[in-house]
Amino acid sequence: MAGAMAILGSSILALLLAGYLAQQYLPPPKPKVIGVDLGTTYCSVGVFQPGTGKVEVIADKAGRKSLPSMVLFTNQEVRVGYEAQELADANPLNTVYDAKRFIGKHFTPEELQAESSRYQFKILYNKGHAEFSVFANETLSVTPEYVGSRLLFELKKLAEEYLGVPVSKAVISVPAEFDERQRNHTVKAAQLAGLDILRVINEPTAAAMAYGLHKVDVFNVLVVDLGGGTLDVSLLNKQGGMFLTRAMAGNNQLGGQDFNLRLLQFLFNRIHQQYGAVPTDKQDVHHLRQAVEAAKLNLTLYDSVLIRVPLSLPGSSEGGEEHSGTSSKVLFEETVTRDLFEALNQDLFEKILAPVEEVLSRGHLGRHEVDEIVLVGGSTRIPRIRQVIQEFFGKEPNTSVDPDLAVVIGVALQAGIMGGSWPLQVSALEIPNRHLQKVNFN
Ligand SMILES: *[C@@H]1O[C@H](CO)[C@@H](O)[C@H](O)[C@H]1NC(C)=O
Ligand SMILES: *[C@@H]1O[C@H](CO)[C@@H](O)[C@H](O)[C@H]1NC(C)=O
Ligand SMILES: *[C@@H]1O[C@H](CO)[C@@H](O)[C@H](O)[C@H]1NC(C)=O
Ligand SMILES: CC(=O)N[C@H]1CO[C@H](CO)[C@@H](O)[C@@H]1O
Repeated sequence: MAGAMAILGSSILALLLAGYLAQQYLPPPKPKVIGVDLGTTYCSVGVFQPGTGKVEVIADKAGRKSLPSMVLFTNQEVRVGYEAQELADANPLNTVYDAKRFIGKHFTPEELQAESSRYQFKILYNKGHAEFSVFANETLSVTPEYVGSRLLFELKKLAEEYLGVPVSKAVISVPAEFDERQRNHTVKAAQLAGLDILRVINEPTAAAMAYGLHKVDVFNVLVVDLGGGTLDVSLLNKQGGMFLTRAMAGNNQLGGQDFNLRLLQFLFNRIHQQYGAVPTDKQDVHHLRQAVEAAKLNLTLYDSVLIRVPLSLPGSSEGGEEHSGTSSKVLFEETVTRDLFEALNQDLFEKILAPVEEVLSRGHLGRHEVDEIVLVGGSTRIPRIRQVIQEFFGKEPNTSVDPDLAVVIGVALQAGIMGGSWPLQVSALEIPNRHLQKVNFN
């Protein structure tokens, strides 16, 4: 009897051992849930890799880890992302971008009219919501959630190609200020794309997670998100391992575009001083804008940059070699230093502090009581902006994660948790706060 037990015992042991070895040597399971960041200007998808415990932000064939949130509609086809961006100049009326600013949002006809003036595509009013009229046939239009669904479908395809399996579940991020309707419409966009949304998380929470702040001992986390056109500041509290958004403030009219505009105005003045005329040709202005964007990026790494743009200026002869009618061709060259770029924008950079002070005051918190500061959004790469924030808090902000990818990385971590491939026994990392209002400084 004892012998039989021993044999039974050892066979159970063998089974257990086999199971253990299989666990050790089988390839790790494929991620089941993807994390998507449907941003206003760019969107990305990531997966949590159970094997390495790291997030992979999925790149397209050209190695790009995000795609422009742009969709081009013609009567024959729909183009998404970079393909839409490339064709946008030729089809400005049929290329929709910024759809996230309209998704699930309630407008009065007057509010929508004011919004419309910022865009070349036509915006229609439909029972308090926006729709985009993108076809020659005026009776046909698309909703913001349909535009979102085309972007999400593209991200889903990207993930499926990378993983080699079909994907149907996702976690998605939204701005902390999104109300229930905006959240619902975002979920609907995902459903239209064939994605079942397991959880919606706030972008600042996702960014904090990208820095692993859900795993370390911190209480007050301040997230500054400065993108192309908007600033969002959120104060998070961590309670029992979960984040609660305590206060929000921002500026809907502050971002990279404004910094570019200051430099562009400076260049126009220089051109006028040198040649007595300013560029009027649309292509010239487009090239100057591109040069300004490139210079801004360059000045995050280098102390000075040479801007060089060929222009055809009306009516002038100075510096020109070739005359054709009333315009002359010149090669405009200007060296721009980082100091100059900062001086041109110093007042704008300091505007960042108004919403920061507001969330601290709403959270009844002194600036030295903030445990970690997280920077998100491409514009937080600007060294002077980091410095303004660092000087205010007397502490270095957290900047080691790519500010354009911090949100998608955090969402993918939450997706990993939802997919069960997480070592910790937790399912949620956020406590919803439904009664919070964002304060705007414009
Ligand atoms: C526009 O589309 C609607 C719905 O598909 C159709 O009934 C109508 O005939 C079209 N109008 C024109 C001018 O093509
Ligand atoms: C959002 O969706 C939930 C669940 O489907 C529903 O109960 C709720 O009424 C919706 N809210 C709004 C404002 O649409
Ligand atoms: C940016 O800087 C690098 C290094 O100095 C240089 O090679 C590149 O041409 C610069 N780009 C622009 C747009 O000036
Ligand atoms: C510079 C800085 O503040 N770094 C912090 C970023 O966040 C991690 C938590 O994951 C801290 O440990 C670092 O000190």
